[in-house]
Amino acid sequence: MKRDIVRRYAHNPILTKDQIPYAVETVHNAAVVKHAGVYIMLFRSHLRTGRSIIGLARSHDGFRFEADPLPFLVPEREGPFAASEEFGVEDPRVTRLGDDYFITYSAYSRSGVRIALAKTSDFTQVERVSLITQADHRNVVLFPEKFNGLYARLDRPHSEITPWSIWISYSPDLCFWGRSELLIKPEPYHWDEMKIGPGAPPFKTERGWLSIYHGVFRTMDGAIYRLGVALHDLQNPARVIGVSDSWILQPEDVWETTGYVHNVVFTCGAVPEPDGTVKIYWGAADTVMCVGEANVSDLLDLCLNHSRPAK
Ligand code: BMA
Repeated sequence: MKRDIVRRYAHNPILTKDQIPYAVETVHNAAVVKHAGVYIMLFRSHLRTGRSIIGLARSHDGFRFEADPLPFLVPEREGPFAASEEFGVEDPRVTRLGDDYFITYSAYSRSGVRIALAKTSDFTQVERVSLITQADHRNVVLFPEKFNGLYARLDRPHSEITPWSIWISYSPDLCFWGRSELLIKPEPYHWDEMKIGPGAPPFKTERGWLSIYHGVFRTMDGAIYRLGVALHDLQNPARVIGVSDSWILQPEDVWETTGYVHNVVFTCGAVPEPDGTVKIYWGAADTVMCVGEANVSDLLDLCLNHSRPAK
C-alpha cells in the first residue's frame, strides 16, 4: 500500500507545554476518551524535577484541546500509594467500564515501576483503587468488556531472558490479576524486534479487538519507537488473529524525530468514530502531543491479510 495508513492532522502538534496554564516541560503520552460528547485527554508532563504528573485537556472536535487550570493526578504524598509514586506518575490509559472510567498509569519509585489503577465518573474527582502489579510492569491497557465473567488486560512485564512482550491477564474485580499468558513477541530482525508494549486500550470492531501497540528497534543512533496494530478474537482475546507485519506510524515530522527523546511516536489512546475512522493520539519525541486518523478497514486488512507470526 503506497498511501499512509495514518493520516497526520495538518496542524500537529495539537498540545504543547506553552498551552498548559501551570509550569511543565513536556506534554506527551496521553490517553484520550470521549465522555458525554467531549474528548478528554489525560496527558503526561515532565516537571523541572524530571518527574512526571498527569494533566487534563478537553476538546469538542478531538483536534483542538484546552487544558484545565490545574493538574489532574499528581503523586500522592501520603497514604497507601505514596511509596510507589514518589518518583512520579506516567503514561495513563483510560477505559470505560459501566459508568466509570478506569485509569491505569505507571507509578515510579525507588522500588521500580508498577501499575496503579484509579477511577473517575466525571473527570473532576479521581479516586485511586489499587496497585495492580508488582515492580517491572508498564503499559497496562484494560479491555472495555468482561470475558466469561472476568475483566481482561494486556500488559508488558519486563524480562531479561526473552524480549519484552505483550501478555494477557484476567481479574474478577480489577484488583487481583492472574491466568497470565504470553500473546505477542517482538519479531527478530523486524521493526519491533527490541521490545513491544500495549499502547491504546483495545477497541471493538466487527472482526475483533484492534490493539495499537508500540514497537522498538535499536539502531547505532539509539532506539526508534513506532506503532503497529494487532487483532484479537472478540470472544477470546487471548486468541491473536493477526499482527500487522508493517508498522502503521513512524517518526517523520520534525517534532517526532527531534525533542526530549528523538525518534519516538508513542500512543496511549485511540478513539474510534462512527464513520469508520479512528483517531490515534501519540506523544512525539516525549515532548508534544499529535493526532492522526486511520480507516479501521485498513487496520483490519493489515492484521487479516498481511500478518507476521504473533510469537
Ligand atoms: C519508554 C517509556 C515511555 C517513553 C519511551 C520513549 O520506555 O519511558 O514513557 O515515551 O520510553 O522515551
